[in-house]
Amino acid sequence: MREEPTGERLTELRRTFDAIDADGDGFVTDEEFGAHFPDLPAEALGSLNRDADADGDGRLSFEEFVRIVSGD
Ligand SMILES: [Ca+2]
Ligand SMILES: [Ca+2]
Repeated sequence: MREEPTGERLTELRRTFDAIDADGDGFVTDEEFGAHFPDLPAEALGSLNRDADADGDGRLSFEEFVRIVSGD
């Protein structure tokens, strides 16, 4: 069984997510990711999104973000 991040860790992730989510709509797009990590190559962004975007809507929700940074 995998443990969900809780408490301080989750608060920290929330803060990071909000920082990346420039327009504050609760979802992180490729563009927002690219703007936050300008050194990340477009290919890395693409594969990141394919791997992380569990529901396939083309953007990352906080839950999806938590999943990738938790290394699942
Ligand atoms: Ca956004
Ligand atoms: Ca998604």
